[in-house]
Formats: sequence, structure tokens, C-alpha cells
Amino acid sequence: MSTTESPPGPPPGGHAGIAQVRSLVTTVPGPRSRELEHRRSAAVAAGVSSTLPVFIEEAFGAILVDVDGNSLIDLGSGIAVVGVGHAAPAVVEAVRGQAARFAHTCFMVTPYESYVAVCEELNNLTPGAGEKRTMLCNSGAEAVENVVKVARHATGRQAVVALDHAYHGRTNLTMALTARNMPYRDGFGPFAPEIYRVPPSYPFRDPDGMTGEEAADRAVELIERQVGADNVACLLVEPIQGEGGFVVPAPGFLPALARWCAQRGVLFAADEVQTGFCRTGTWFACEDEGIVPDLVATAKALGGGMPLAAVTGRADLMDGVHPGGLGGTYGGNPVACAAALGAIETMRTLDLARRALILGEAMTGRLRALQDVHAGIGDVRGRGAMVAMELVQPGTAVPDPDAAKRIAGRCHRDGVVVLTCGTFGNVIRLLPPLTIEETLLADGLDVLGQAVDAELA
Ligand code: PLZ
Repeated sequence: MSTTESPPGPPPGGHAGIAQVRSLVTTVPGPRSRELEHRRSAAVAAGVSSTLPVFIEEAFGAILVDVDGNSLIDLGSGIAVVGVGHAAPAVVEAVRGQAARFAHTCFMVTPYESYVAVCEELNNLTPGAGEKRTMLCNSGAEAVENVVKVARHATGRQAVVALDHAYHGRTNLTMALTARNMPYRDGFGPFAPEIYRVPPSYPFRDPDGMTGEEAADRAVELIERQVGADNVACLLVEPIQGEGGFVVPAPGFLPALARWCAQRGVLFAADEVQTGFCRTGTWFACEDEGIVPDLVATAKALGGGMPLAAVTGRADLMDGVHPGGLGGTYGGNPVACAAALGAIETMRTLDLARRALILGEAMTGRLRALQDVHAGIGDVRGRGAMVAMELVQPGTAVPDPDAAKRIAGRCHRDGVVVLTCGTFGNVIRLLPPLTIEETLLADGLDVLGQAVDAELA
């Protein structure tokens, strides 16, 4: 890309000069990262941890370049954020331009067009043809908080039902909604009241042959008996559970829950923070079974790397909240909105939903081939480019978090960023940028395959 006539600094379209190849010039982490890690532990609170202590200097596409000059393949996208790839040209250009024009006014003080444009996009892109409204905020947790505010306000009911294995965030209310104690909740109580938890559909761990409808009946029976439908403001579900282990519910589970919600006046709220924006092969994962949620929380990939989140919902519910009832200083920040418009444009023009399916086939195919020869891989699952394998003691369903840690660690040392997840810490998940070149993905999967062969041998 760069020629001798090029001006200094990155090319206008971003760091397009970063080759999309893995290349290691030191051990990982290298000496400069190790130095920075020392500084970090003296300055940064220990409670904030990192998957791999490799400090990043720049990134483009699906390649992270660290401070030692190593190029790593990013199969995590910063936890499903840079779906459009690092430094996507349309995002970089939008951010540059907007930062130079103005970076903040506070939409609640003086509005600007890009906020409105993002809301229009979300009203059109989220499932359902009905009239919708959107509000913008900063993080996934904040979006979920606002879903609960709107649902309680609209229904006059207080209870919120979430699923076991759910992850919804780290604020007080969303910690209460999140299922797993360690590391999210331990010692941080007391938690927000009126939160109830019922089992999801988790085909690998449910009784053999349990259908989606049966899993929904199990959940509904508990809600009716323990909470009472008339007390429930909303049922909050991740259409595919993310942090909980990429748990894909059995077909029929979500539609049955949505039907029950509609019958009982309970709002069906989808947390699409991790699944949204083409990741699963459609704009939103709810589309797969034709579900139209009453309220949807989005974040992560929406901002193309900038912090932006949203609640989109039925106009009657959203507009039911009194003026001034929703907001925040930074919600819908102009730079983040510009980035989101660039990201959405990129998803549309590159048809990233279709790409997610192509990448998904490559990843699922590879993981299934590994599963054929390793009894320690209990399950391979996912949808689109949201794919995972669950590691177990061979021939059982007993979680093997240690194997997940060893495999991920080996990938990291070999220059491939993979993430773990799962209530039991035994799931390796793949969430590459949807723009990743297929040869680069293949190299990443080769490294993962070698790690599995070495660690499960
Ligand atoms: N809902 C479905 O996946 C964030 C969490 C990382 P925030 N997932 C990554 C961590 O350990 O903190 C997430 C999610 C779903 C809500 C959230 C919360 O989004 O932007 O992290 O607040």
C-alpha cells in the first residue's frame, strides 16, 4: 500500500499497510509487553484482568500488532466488537471527521443528526416491521439496564426473569441478572431485587432428546409457580448465550417462550449485545426462528470499536416513558454514532451476514473434524461466525476447564487470540472479525488444531 511518495503516518483509509499474516518475532508475550505488564500491575487495579498480557500497538483487519512487533491473528474481535475488522476504513474516516467537527454536545442538551440516523437504522434493522423507537447509551450493561427500566415502566410490574448461564453485565442490576458467581458477583452483593432465574435450553447438558418446547415448558412452569406471570415485567434472553458458553437453544425454545410472553402480557426482551450485527449470519440472532422481541438491547459490534449501545423496542413501550426518563451524559456520543453509521454501512456493503455463514462453515467444519478424533471435545456448536467447542473429560459431560486453558494458552503463545467462556470455563469460542481473509482464518484454525492435538493427546 505505502509507496515512497506516501506522506508519513498511516494511509488515509487506516493502517491498510498491515499485512494480514501471522508473524512472531519474539516469544509471546515479548520483552516490551513484559515490561509494560510490570508497570500495569503497579498502576492498574488487579480486579481488571486480561486474557493475554500482550500490549497492542496497532491493528488492522484481523491482525493485532503488539509492542514487540508480533502480528497476532485476532479470533476474538475484542469480544465480538470489531465485526467489521480493526480500523475498518469507513469507521476510521467517520471517526476522524466527526472528532474534528465536534466530539460532544450531549444529546439531551443540543441534539445532532447522527444520533437520529443510528436510531433510524436500528428501528429498520431489528426484527419486526412494527413502529419502533430507539434510545442510545454507552455499554451493553447500560442497554440492559434501560430494557428493564422501560419494561417495568410499561407494564407496571417489577419482576425480571433471566436464564441460568446468562451474562448481562457488571453493574448492580446486571450482575443480579448474570448467572455466574465467579468472577462476576463474588463479594459484590447485595444485588438488585426482583430478579428470578430459570433454566435455558442447553442441548448438550439437558436430558437426552429434550425438545426446545419441553425446555420452554420447564422454564415457564417455574416462572408461573415461583413468580407468577402477572408480576413479570420481562423475560430477558440472549438468543444464543455468549459468556455462558455459546449455548444455542434447541429449535422451538425461543418461539415457545415468546408465545407464552405474548399470552401473559410479559415483555420478551432480547439481549443481542454479543449476537447482533451479522455475527450469526443474520442482522440479529432472533431472526433465525422468526422471533420479534418487544425490546432489544444491542452494543458491541454496533459501534465498530467505539463504545455505543442501544435499546430498540415497540414505539408504544419506548414512548411510554416520560420525557427525561431515559438518557445519560455520553449516550449516543457523536463520534460513536459516526462510527456506528460507518460500521453499519460496512456490514451492508460487504454483506457481512453472508460472510459470517461462510466463515462459520470453515470453523465448524474444522472443530467437528477435531471432535471426531478427540473424545475430550464434548460438543461443537454455534451459528454463523459464533462458534465454540466444549471440553469435557473424555466420554462424559464433566467440564474440563483446564484443557480449555491449556489449549487457549498454546494458541496465544503461537500468535492466535482465542477466548474461553462458559459457566464452567471449559468452552473455547471463536469470534473472528467478519472481514477476516479465509487464508488467515485457515492459519488460525491450523494453530488451534495443533494446540488441541498437543493438549488432548
Ligand atoms: N450482554 C450478551 O455479552 C458483554 C463481557 C466481558 P458491556 N460481554 C463481554 C466482561 O467480562 O466484562 C455483554 C454480553 C451480553 C451484555 C453484556 C455487557 O456489555 O458492554 O460489557 O457492558
